[in-house]
Amino acid sequence: MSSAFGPTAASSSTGRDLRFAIVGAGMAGILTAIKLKEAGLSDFTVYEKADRLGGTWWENTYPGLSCDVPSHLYCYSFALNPEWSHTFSPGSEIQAYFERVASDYGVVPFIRFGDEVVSCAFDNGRWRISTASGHRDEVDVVIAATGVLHHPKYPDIKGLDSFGGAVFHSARWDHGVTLDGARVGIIGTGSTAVQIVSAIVERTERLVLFQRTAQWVMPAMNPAYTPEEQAAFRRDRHLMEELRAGVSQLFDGFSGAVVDAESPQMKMIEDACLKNLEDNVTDPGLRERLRPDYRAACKRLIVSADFYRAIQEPNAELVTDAIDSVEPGGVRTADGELHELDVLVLATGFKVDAFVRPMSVVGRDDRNLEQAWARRPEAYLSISVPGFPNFFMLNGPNGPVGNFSLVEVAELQVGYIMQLVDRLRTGECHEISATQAAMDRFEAARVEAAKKTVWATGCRSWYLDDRGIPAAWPWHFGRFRSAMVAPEWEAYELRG
Ligand code: N01
Repeated sequence: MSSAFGPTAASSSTGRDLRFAIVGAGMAGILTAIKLKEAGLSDFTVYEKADRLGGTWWENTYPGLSCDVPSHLYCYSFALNPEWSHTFSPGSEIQAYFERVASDYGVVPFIRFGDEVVSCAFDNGRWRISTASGHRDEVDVVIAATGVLHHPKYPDIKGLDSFGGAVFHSARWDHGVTLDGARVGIIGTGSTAVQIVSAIVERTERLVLFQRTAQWVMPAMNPAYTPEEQAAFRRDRHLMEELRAGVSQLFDGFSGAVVDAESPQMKMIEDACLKNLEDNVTDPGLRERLRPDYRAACKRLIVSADFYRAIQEPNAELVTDAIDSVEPGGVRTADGELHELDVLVLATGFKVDAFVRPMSVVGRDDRNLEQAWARRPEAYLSISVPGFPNFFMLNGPNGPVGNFSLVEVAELQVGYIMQLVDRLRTGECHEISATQAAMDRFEAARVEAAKKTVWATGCRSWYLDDRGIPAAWPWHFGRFRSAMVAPEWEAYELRG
C-alpha cells in the first residue's frame, strides 16, 4: 500500500531499514502506527503505559463525556464511520471507534501495553529506550504521541484531604461511588464540568457547582442520526465526506475568528453566546452570575445544548463565593457557609505544559529536554526540538489547540513527519532536527501573532503560558495546513 503523503520510504527499495518507537497508543499513536505500516515501515513498537489503547478516551470515563467536535470530523479521514450515533457522540463510542480502527488496520499487535517509557537517550545516532518494567529497545526514530490534556491538575485547597466523602478528579472517575440521591459538589466550570453537570443533575439529591469564573456557552444541538441516515452513510461514503468538509469549513471559520480578536466573526460568536444566556436563563440574578466579564472564546469556548437547563434544575445550585476550605462535611466558602456534600468532583483541568514529560529525554551532547525547556516548552512547528534528532512530537508544544479536531491536526503532522522520515529512510542523512535559528524565528513570529488573538484579551485559561502569552498556534488553521504540506528544508539540520 502506498502512503497518502507523497513519495514515501515504501517506494524506495534501496533505503535504510529504520526502527521506530511510538510513545502512546492514543488517537495520535494509533494513527502513526497505521501510517508507518502503510508506508512499509513495520519495524516499530507502540509503547502504552495503560492496559488499553485510546489515550484520553480510555482515561476519561466521566458521565456526559463526549467530544465537542462533531464526530464526522473527529475521526480519521481514511476511516470514516457511518455508525456515529450523534452529531457529538459519547466518549465510549469514540473509544470503541479507536479500538476498532486499530484492530482493522492490524496495529494492535505492535502495542506493548502496560509499560511506560521512562527514558529516551540519543547515543551514537540511535535512541536508547528504557521502560518502567526494565525493557530496553534501540530505535532510529522516536515519535512521541503522548497527548496534551493528560496529567490531572489537583487544586491546592486547604483541607482537601480531610473530606469525609468520596473525592476524585474528573479524569479518574470513581464508578464505585453512587451519585443517585447523593449531594454532589463539582469544582470547576470548564468543558468537563459542564458536561458532568448536564449528565448527572437529575440523579443527584443536590448538585452544587463551584464556579470561580463564568463561562461563555455556545449553544449546539446534538441530534441522533436516524437509522436511515446511517444506512445512507454506509451506502455512500461521499455523504460523510461532504458532511466532514462542511464541518471542517465551519471550524476553519472559527479559527479565523479567534486569531483576530476584532474580527466580525468573533463578534458573531460572542453574540450567539450572549443570546444563549439571555434566552435560556430566566432568573435575572442567576443570569448575572453566569455572565462572563471577559471576551467570548478567550477561554476555550464551551459548547453545550443543555448546561443552562441543568444549572436551573431545582436541585442545582451555582455557588460563586470563593472556596475557602474543604472540611470533612463539605466545602466552606468565603462567606462562611458550609455546603454539605457526599461526593466532591475536581473538574479542575490538567497540567498542560508537561507534554512528553515525565519521560526523560536526553538529546545530542547529553543535553536533556528539561534543559532545552528550562524557560518553557518550545518546538519548531510543535514537532521538532533543536538538538533532539529523529525525535518528533505529535500535538507538541504550541500547536493548534482551540476547539479544533485534534485528529485532523495529528493527520497533518504525521504527513509532515513522514517526509522527514523519508530523508532518513533514503539515506540522505542519518540525523534530522530543526535548527535553532528556525526555532527562534518561528517562536518570535508565533509570540507576536499570539498577542493579537482573542486568547490574549484578558482571562485566565490553560492556553496561557507563564508569561500570559497563548501557547498555541496563533494563525488561521489554513496556515497550519499549508505549513504541514512539506517541510522547508532550510529549517532543518541534516547530518550524516
Ligand atoms: O479543565 P479547564 P477541563 N478553585 O482547565 C477551575 C478539553 N476537553 O477539564 O476558570 C476553583 O478548562 C477553573 O477555574 P478558572 C478541552 O480542551 C474537551 O474542563 O481557572 N476552581 C476552571 O473552571 C478543555 O478546554 C472536551 O477560574 C478551580 C476549571 O477548574 C480541556 O479539556 C471535553 C480551581 C478547569 O477548567 C480542559 O477542560 C472536556 C480552584 N483551585 C474537556 N482550580 C471535549 O468535548 C481550577 N479551577 C472535546
